[in-house]
Amino acid sequence: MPLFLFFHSVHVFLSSLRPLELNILGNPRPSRLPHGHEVGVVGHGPMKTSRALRADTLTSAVHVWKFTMAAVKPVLYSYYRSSCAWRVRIALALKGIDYEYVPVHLVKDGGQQHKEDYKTMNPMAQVPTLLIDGLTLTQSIAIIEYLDETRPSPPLLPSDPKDKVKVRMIAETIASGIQPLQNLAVLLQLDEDKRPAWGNRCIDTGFQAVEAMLSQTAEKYSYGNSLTVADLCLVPQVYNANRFKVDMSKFPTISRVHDELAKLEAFKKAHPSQQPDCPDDQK
Ligand SMILES: N[C@@H](CCC(=O)N[C@@H](CS)C(=O)NCC(=O)O)C(=O)O
Repeated sequence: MPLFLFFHSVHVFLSSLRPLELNILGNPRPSRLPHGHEVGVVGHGPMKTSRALRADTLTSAVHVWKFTMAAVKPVLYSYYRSSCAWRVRIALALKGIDYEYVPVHLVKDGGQQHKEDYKTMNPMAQVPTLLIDGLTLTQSIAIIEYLDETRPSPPLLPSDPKDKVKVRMIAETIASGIQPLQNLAVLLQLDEDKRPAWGNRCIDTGFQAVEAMLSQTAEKYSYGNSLTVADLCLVPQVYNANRFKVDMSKFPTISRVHDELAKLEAFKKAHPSQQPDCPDDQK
């Protein structure tokens, strides 16, 4: 049998199995992926979901490989400038976890996060959602802690409970005390002209607390000289601060740590400008 015919047969066989495999893994079947979403296979450039399920005989070998990997590869539902999805992207990059990127446009069509299909995975209608190890995970901090427990290198939380609680205090100040107040769903409750000042005030107030905390704990990074979940929260929040024109000169420790973190490869890879759904004018 010619080689391409062999690969094609294997591909057809695997394609027919794929819904079953995904189901066994507890992931949604392809038909339940939000329709028409772009699937950016990290490192392979963007491609259409529907196109991903087709193959021509000449490229069967590549497709067999991609389909096989897709069945086991984690899938991240993300939006390029979502600070919460960005935290998870940094964790995935630091831990060297390869994944498929599925953009969920938070604004287009009234917000794709509100589609019923998507809400079966994430009932809060938010990003991120991570499909991994047969689980459908939501809530960025819970996801990061799961990744840290199942893939401990490099650790993102210190082992000593007295250090760990301090790191969580910083992370929670951002994840629970700042970001939810300036989240899209909250901003949409305000008249459009009031939104910039509101976002600015929420972040400014929260950053006063974070600055006070970091002035006690930061060395190279937010907590000493090791990367922690606090750093994963800090960098995306500074991006939001800049969007809302917060005067960052008031926060020298945050700014110094941010600039240090921004030099790291994993943080660069996770940056909004590097995501497949980033508009060209923001790259
Ligand atoms: N606590 C959640 C918050 C997630 C969240 O607020 N995501 C934002 C983007 S950063 C979102 O999806 N917003 C959509 C909306 O407000 O409609 C987490 O950490 O994952």
